[in-house]
Order: sequence, then C-alpha cells, then structure tokens
Amino acid sequence: MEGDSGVRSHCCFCSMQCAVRLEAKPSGEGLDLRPDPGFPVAGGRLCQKGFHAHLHVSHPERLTTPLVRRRGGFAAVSWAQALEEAAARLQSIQGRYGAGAVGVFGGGSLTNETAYLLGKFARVALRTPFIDYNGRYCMSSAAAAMNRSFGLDRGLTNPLDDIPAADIILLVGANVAECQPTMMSYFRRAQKRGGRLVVIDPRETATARVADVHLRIRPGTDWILMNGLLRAMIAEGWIDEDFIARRTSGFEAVREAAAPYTPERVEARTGVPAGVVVDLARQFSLAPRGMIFTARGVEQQVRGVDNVQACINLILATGKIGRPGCGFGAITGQGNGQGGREHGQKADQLPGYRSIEDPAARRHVARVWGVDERDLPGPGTSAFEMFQQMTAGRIRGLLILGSNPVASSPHRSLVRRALASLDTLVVIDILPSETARMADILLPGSAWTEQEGTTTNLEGRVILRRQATSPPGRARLDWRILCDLAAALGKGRHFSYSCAEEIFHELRRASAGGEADYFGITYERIERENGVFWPCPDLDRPGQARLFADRFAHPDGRARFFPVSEEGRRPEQPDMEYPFYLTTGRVVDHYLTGTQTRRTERLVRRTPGPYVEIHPETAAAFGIGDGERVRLRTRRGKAEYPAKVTDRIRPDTLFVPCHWEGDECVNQLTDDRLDPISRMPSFKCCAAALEKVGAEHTTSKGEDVHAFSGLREERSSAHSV
Ligand SMILES: Nc1nc2c(c(=O)[nH]1)N[C@H]1C(S)=C(S)[C@@H](COP(=O)(O)OP(=O)(O)OC[C@H]3O[C@@H](n4cnc5c(=O)[nH]c(N)nc54)[C@H](O)[C@@H]3O)O[C@H]1N2
Ligand SMILES: Nc1nc2c(c(=O)[nH]1)N[C@H]1C(S)=C(S)[C@@H](COP(=O)(O)OP(=O)(O)OC[C@H]3O[C@@H](n4cnc5c(=O)[nH]c(N)nc54)[C@H](O)[C@@H]3O)O[C@H]1N2
Ligand code: SF4
Ligand SMILES: [Mo]
Repeated sequence: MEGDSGVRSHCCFCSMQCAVRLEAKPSGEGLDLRPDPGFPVAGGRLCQKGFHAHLHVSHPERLTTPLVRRRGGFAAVSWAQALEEAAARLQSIQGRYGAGAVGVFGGGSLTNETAYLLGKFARVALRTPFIDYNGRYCMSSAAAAMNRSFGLDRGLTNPLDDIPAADIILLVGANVAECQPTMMSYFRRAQKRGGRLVVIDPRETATARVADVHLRIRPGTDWILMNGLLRAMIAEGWIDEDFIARRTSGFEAVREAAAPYTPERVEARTGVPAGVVVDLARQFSLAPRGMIFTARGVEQQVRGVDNVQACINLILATGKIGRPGCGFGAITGQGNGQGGREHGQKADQLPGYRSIEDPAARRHVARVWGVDERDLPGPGTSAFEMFQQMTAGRIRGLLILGSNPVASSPHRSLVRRALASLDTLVVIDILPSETARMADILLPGSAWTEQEGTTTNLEGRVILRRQATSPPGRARLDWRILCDLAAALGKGRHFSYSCAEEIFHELRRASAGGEADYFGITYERIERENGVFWPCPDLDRPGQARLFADRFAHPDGRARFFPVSEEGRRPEQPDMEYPFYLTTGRVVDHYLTGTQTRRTERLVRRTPGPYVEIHPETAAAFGIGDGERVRLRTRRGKAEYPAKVTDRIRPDTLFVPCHWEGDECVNQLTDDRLDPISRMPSFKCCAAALEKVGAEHTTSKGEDVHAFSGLREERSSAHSV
C-alpha cells in the first residue's frame, strides 16, 4: 500500500504532532513529505506549516560544521577542537567561580530523549543547579495551576476524542484555528452535534470567527470574568454541590472570593456585558457536558496562574471533569511542549515530574544515573531569572540547545546584555538564529527528520519519530553532541549510549514511579498502538487516556479549589503616556521565533513580515492609514511596524505577532515582570504608546489619547449568548 511506504514521523511544529511519512526524493536530493492518514490524531490532515515542515531542513543556511568565534568572526574547526575548547572554557569558569557559574537552557521542541539527557547533562556533567528552558515562557502557568488543583499537570485531562461529546466548550485565550489548526475538527464535530463554541479573546481571531459566541474581553481581566461566572452559578444554584462535597476541598474560600463579582462589576472591569455573563454561567453549568481550554492568552500574564485557576474553579464547581465531553485542558504549544516539561529541563525537576527537593526522588534518580545522591545539585532559577543572574555576573557560562531566547524572551535588550556579558556562550542549533549568532562556540545539531526519538503530544500521547535522513555535512545528532561534550568534561562514563532508544530505556526507569510514568512505554508499543498515553507504569496495560474519572492525583484523591481575589500583581496598565494595551501572539504561517518558517519561501510569501493590528477608530484618531509605518513605545523599548487597520481588535488594544528577530522583534517592547508562582513573563499584556512615523510632533496627546486608555468604561462587542 502506498500509504505504508516511507518513514513514520510527526511534524516538528505544534503540539498536535500530526503524523507524516517521509521519503527520499527519487532524485536523491531532499525529502518528500505527505500526511499519514493511518495515524488517528489528525486523521491525515496537516496545516500549511506541516506540508512544508521538511523544507527548512535542507536550507542552504543549515549549520554544517562546528564554529568558534575568533577575532574577525567565526572560524570552522574540527569537532575535537570545538569540544575541547568548549569543555576547557566551561571548566575554567567553574574552577574559578563554582559549578553554578555555568547554566543550561533547553527547549520544548527537543525529543524526550534529548530533553531528558540535557537535564542529566546539567546535573551530572556540569553539576549545576541552573537549568531551565523555553517552556517556562509557555506552559508554566498552566502547569502550576494544574499541579496545585489536580495534583498533576498533563495539558489535556482528556483524549481529543472526548471533545465532540461536549455541549459547550470555552476557549480562553486560545487561537486554535491558527495555532493547532488540525484540532479544530474536534470542535467542529461538537458544534455539528449542537454543541456551542465560546471564544474569549480581545481579538476576533480565525477561531472566534467560527465560534457561536465571541467575548472580546479587555486584556488581563479573565480571572474577573471567571469569578463573575462562578458567582452567578452560585447565586442561581447552578453548581454541583454533590461533586464539590465528594471530590474537592476548599470551596468555601472560593465562594467568598467570588462574592464581590456581580455581573455589573464584571462588565465594568472586563467589558463583557452583564447579561452575557449570566447567560454564559447558565449555559455552561446547565449543559450536561462542558469543557474549558486555556492557552497562552491567559497564561502569559502576571496573573497567569490565577487565570488558569479561576477556569479550573469553574470546572470543579460544575463537576465537569473525568467524563467524555467534560474536562479541563491547557492546550500545549510546542511540538514536545508536553514531554519537554516532564523529564528534567525545569529548574526544580527530575525525570518523571519528580521534585529535585524530594529526598526519595533524588535517591531514585541518583541510583538510575549511577551517581551519589549528595552530588545532585538543588533547584535553580526560572528561565528569565537566569538572564538576570548573568547580568549580575553570577552565571558566566551558558549552553543553549533548541531555543532562541534573544528573540523569545521578554525585554530583549536585557537578554542581549546578559548573553554579551558571558565569558562563554555555547549554542547547539540547526540554523543561525539571532542567539546562535551571539555564540562563542556554535555546534551544528540535528533537525527533526534526522533524529529518532519520542515526543508527547498535547493529549499526553507518547509518539515516535523515526530517522529519515542524516544530518548534513559534519552536523551531529543532538544527543550525541551532549554525550561528546560530557566526555570532554570527563564524565563520559555516564553518557555512553549507542542509540536514542537506549536513552529512552533509561528515561523509562528514571520516570518509573513518578507522576509522568513512562515505564510501560516502548518504541515497539508506540508503533503498534499508535502512541501510548502516560501515566503508563505497566508494559502489559494501556496508558491512561482520560484522567481523574474517580480520583485526583493528590494523596487524598480530592481536587483543590483556590480562591482568586484582588490581591496579586496587576498587569502594567495603560496611562496617559502609554495609553494602549499591547498584546502579542501568533499567525498561522510562522512558528515561534521563525528561524525555521522564515526560511520556507512558501510560508514567507503568505506572511512576509510583522505588523501591528490597530482598530479603525484608533487609526483614524492618530491619522494612521492601513500599511503606514507606526512606532510603538513601551517602558522597555521601541519598534516600528506597518499598520494593519482592522476592526477585529478592540480599540484600546494593539497586537503584534512574535515571529521575527532583531529590529522587528516585539520582545523589544514586552514586559519582563513575572507571575509570582510560575515565573511566567507578561507577554500578553503591557502598556504601549502609538505614533505615526514621521508625525511624532503632530500626534494628538492628552484627551484624544486618553479616550483609548482602557481606563474608560467600554462595552464589548460580544454577541449575546
Ligand atoms: N502557527 C503557529 N502555531 C503555533 C505556534 C506558532 O508559533 N505558530 N506556537 C505553538 C506554541 S509554542 C504555542 S505556546 C501555542 C500558542 O497558542 P495560543 O496561545 O492559542 O496563541 P497566541 O497567539 O500566543 O495567543 C492566543 C490568543 O490570546 C489572545 N489574548 C491576548 N491577551 C489576552 C487576554 O488577556 N485574555 C484572553 N482571553 N486572550 C488574550 C490573543 O489575542 C491571541 O489570539 O501555539 C503553538 N502553535
Ligand atoms: N512576545 C512573545 N514572546 C514569546 C511568546 C509570545 O506569545 N509572545 N511565546 C513564548 C512561547 S509560548 C514559546 S514556546 C517561546 C519559544 O521560544 P524559542 O524556543 O526561543 O523559539 P524557537 O523559534 O522554537 O527556537 C528554537 C530554536 O531551536 C532550533 N531548533 C529547533 N529544533 C531543533 C532541534 O531539534 N535541534 C536543535 N539543535 N535545534 C533546534 C531552531 O532553529 C531555533 O533556533 O517563545 C516565547 N516568546
Ligand atoms: S497542526 Fe501543528 S503538528 Fe499539525 S501540521 Fe500543523 S503545525 Fe504541524
Ligand atoms: Mo509555546
């Protein structure tokens, strides 16, 4: 059968991990890629990024040889020379300033095997506490809230197949149609059955356009809306008292915290009309089955954990979890954003979601790694805080694998300063990203088609990519580079593997007994069963697709409510000087910092560059025409973009996509204040000023500007429910 030929793999981009088949072109040059209808998750669908996901792999700018910075630029060197120099420089830093003077920064696009190995590399080869990764900018708020409430963080608590049974679905700060396009078919199936799709987003996104209801909420106010919904449910007697009594604890404090949020107060704060609040509360609680999904729109906020928590409180109060059509989900972002957060890339974490501060966890992992438990370092600090450690001179050497933090971190100028202050920066990448170009030692790694390994999709389904090609030139497999570097550091005996599967077997043992238990999963099972869900402790039993049917993961089996109240950080608010909300996010054609998709001609043709979305009223007040250049300023910096005048955004809000580097990078502007629990930066909400380029002196200030300050009351354009 034609469908059976080719190497089985999964798209490198988003967390849907759609299945593909890869085959060498008949000419021998490059690869053919086609969807694989034999794999269930996306039913043989791919989005436009997926159809082109193999093209950047053979781009002429691929890094193919180790490079070392010499006076006047990069010089090509042998692997032996590059590894020796990297090891010597990192060791000399550690010799002078201690083990913790070298840090490690990872990524959620890496395979489970590589992510696991990177965590082990930091703790065993470098013995540094300082490791964190780009998933901190992505999943950390959801992870923290889910851990607190459920005792476990798995993005979706249900398999995707449970979605079509829902009668009502809330998508909160999630633009699925552009970010996980093939997931939309699950929502469409629910809608065909009569289910209602409600989208809560300051912008009328492609997702909002197919929804039954769109609430154009004021940025940063979702927890207020959720409190208002809960208050209405309580007031009307629509909550599930039986579920609350049997399966949860802590409800009283939440009832109290929600009490002040009358529909009128919610309207004034969020812009969602009072009547809509009550209608939505009724519809959600009285629907037999309902689900809530969050994504970065509410999570990348200084109150990201609270926003997710407030959504979870609604799920628990209505008893909508653990059944088909019922559940909570934080929609994971990166290809391996799920697996990448489970096995040790996080500052406080050992494999299998174990805590690095738990003595039993340390003993278990030290035994698997063959090291003395006392030699395992303690917890480090979060991703952005590592850059602050660099500017303070405490971290002096850094290894980055699979991330482009210069472009993806908030407050770009601080991050650039931090990396420039290092004695040594070692980067392993496949392409010359903005971060890679700052390296002292730049090592050529492997792209997704070149390495075998597992990833874990947004459902918690562990899947397998097979190797279809070899790395180009002298580029090497990522995991092999880590082993080679460990050997150069004199730790080779802890890092001798002959293939990725051998690393996976060690990961299985390291995770065994942990929350994210992979022990029962093997490559052979994954292929036979079209992926295996975790937790899966037994080789001969299926993994758990649907969580929390009978009990939650806390020792007493109960879920926890947590109150969300006025206490807490406020996002930077618009004022006279910076009168707009600035928010950032994605477009369908590009992926993250764009190092891959901006090198794919067909995607660039569709979306060639960044822009700022501006409401027509706002544009008119500032004399800005569509396509004209405007300048945005925040307390961190300024940047210029062409205006995209559209009524699909609130008049008090501006939006810039985040896929560009350098002068076009929106993180020149974003706020680096962090959520106090998750340490997530505030990518989705800060205050900004707008001016037309060339009209700096004529731009109206004062009253006109104040009209857009978001401080005024403004009705949202929400449709009635
Ligand atoms: N095409 C494409 N797909 C991707 C990616 C990509 O780069 N490109 N990246 C992947 C990754 S890593 C991730 S994390 C996911 C991200 O997936 P999403 O989180 O869905 O995408 P974003 O565009 O970052 O943000 C979603 C929406 O949040 C809205 N928003 C902003 N502020 C607020 C607010 O205060 N409240 C509410 N309710 N909404 C708000 C924005 O208008 C935006 O439409 O996508 C994954 N898929
Ligand atoms: N303003 C703003 N900023 C944001 C966000 C936002 O919404 N707004 N979103 C945040 C989110 S959710 C995320 S996830 C981060 C992501 O931020 P980053 O991780 O910095 O973004 P990527 O572009 O994925 O960078 C991955 C790098 O690794 C390389 N790479 C990819 N695959 C491999 C591999 O297999 N091996 C090797 N060796 N290298 C590889 C790529 O070439 C690229 O240089 O950005 C965050 N930044
Ligand atoms: S939906 Fe996501 S995984 Fe599927 S093809 Fe598109 S980018 Fe790739
Ligand atoms: Mo992400």
